[in-house]
Amino acid sequence: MKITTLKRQVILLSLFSFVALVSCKEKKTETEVERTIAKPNIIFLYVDDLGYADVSCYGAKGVETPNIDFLAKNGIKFTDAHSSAATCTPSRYSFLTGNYAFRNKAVILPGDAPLLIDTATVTLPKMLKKAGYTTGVVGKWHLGLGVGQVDWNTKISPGPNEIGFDYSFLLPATGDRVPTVFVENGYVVDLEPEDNLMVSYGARIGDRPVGYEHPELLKQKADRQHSETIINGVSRIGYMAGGQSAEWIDEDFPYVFNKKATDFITANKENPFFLFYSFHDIHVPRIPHDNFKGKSTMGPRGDAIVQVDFVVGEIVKSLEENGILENTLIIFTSDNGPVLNDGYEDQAVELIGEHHPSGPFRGGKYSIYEAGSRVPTITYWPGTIEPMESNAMMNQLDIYASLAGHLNIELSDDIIDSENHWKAWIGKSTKGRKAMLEEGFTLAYREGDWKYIRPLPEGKEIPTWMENKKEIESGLMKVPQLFNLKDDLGEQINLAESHPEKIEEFEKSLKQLIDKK
Ligand code: NG6
Ligand code: CA
Repeated sequence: MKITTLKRQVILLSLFSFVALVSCKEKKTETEVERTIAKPNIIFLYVDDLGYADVSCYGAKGVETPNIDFLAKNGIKFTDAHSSAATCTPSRYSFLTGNYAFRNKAVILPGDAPLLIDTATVTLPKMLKKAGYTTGVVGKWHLGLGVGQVDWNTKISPGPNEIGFDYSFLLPATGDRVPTVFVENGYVVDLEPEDNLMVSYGARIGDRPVGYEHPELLKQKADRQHSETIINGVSRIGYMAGGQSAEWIDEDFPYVFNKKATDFITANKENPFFLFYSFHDIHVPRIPHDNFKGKSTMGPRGDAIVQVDFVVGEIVKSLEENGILENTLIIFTSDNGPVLNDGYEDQAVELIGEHHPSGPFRGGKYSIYEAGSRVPTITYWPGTIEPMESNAMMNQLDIYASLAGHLNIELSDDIIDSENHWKAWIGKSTKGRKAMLEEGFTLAYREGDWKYIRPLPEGKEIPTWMENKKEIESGLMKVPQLFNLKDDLGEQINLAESHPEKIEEFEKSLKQLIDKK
């Protein structure tokens, strides 16, 4: 059929407008692109030492966690999500830098360690700032402060504010380490000018009593390691002199941190913000506030879980009151697996009853077995995330690249390990990682259901304090271990001898991963 001139004109015209439309689409300015990306507030609720099954929605007994269960019921409950390591400092390092901790030899730090993350490093909060976020951290830090031999009486720098946080209110290391003071934006809170604060992880300093001489002064008895300077009736690791004016009260942690966190939320409700809420609970010493004492059947450890649940409820309430709940992505998880006796006599072992903190998994904190790093993990974003359970293999290390991907921020070449799994985090995909590394005192390699554990490296010994604690299953052995989690979630049957080819294959893959640049 002959095409009439008119028809031809119409065709040409529509072709032209189609091309114009496409090129106009291509020419969308950056701000227009930005406007189309949802920029939820992000709250990372990071509990300390909370085991896979330490909350009701993951099977806890002897304690109830309605506020955490609410997030799980209305969000995504992950069943194979991991911290990058089985201890605190390494996991936090990975979360903030997007790289495995072994790359920086990150280990549990003493309370006077220098800042572990170089100020030139690209970090998660720096990346989020590029995307227009205001960033804050409240709670346990444990990534070091200053450059060595910190003077606690003047501005302490560098710290979180020098690696991307606009605001910081910290418990500098752990509750069981000195100094027992809060640090806000680089300054010890409430420290009076004449009250010189000093810290020592070597020789004894100060005139406060110590636990190994005065156990009668203690709220909870402790092992020798945790029996140095007594503050607030609790003996700690390390010695502290002066600083009375600034001492914290352990019982008040949830209220102090909640006030700082909710103030931060309220002050930033008009703009996108990232809040890293880092719990002291349920790390030792477990000294819950009176309001939570006896609220579980498991003594202080269980009561500390109830306290965590209270905090979660308060944060959600604050978001609701500020009218921003719908526009906030909450990620709830833990920095490593569970431990019962970690140095203080708080009856965690005696009162455990029917409760299994690790759920079906083997090991716990410090362990290379699954429970070392497989932790309860929930994402909640009402209106965007549909409730579901996901068995995707996830790692906290990937939060960095996932958020960067979503926010359209280019990933620096320095990020070696973090992968973009945004779709899985928000439930638009059920696929997570294909493979990953797990870090304990040795390394393990996961690929699908297979798990290979490297033997303890030549010349490396199990730390004696760990070896003395028989209940800690470090998983460290002189021979390789191989498990298939599909039929053996509890890592009981070592298949290494019957599958030498798998050992060879996985050792090679692990090495490749380590050598990645
Ligand atoms: C260990 C402590 C332990 C705990 C841990 C850090 C001893 C014997 N044990 O060295 O009590 O503080 O460090 O835990 O000192 S973490 O969750 O911050 O990694
Ligand atoms: Ca921890």
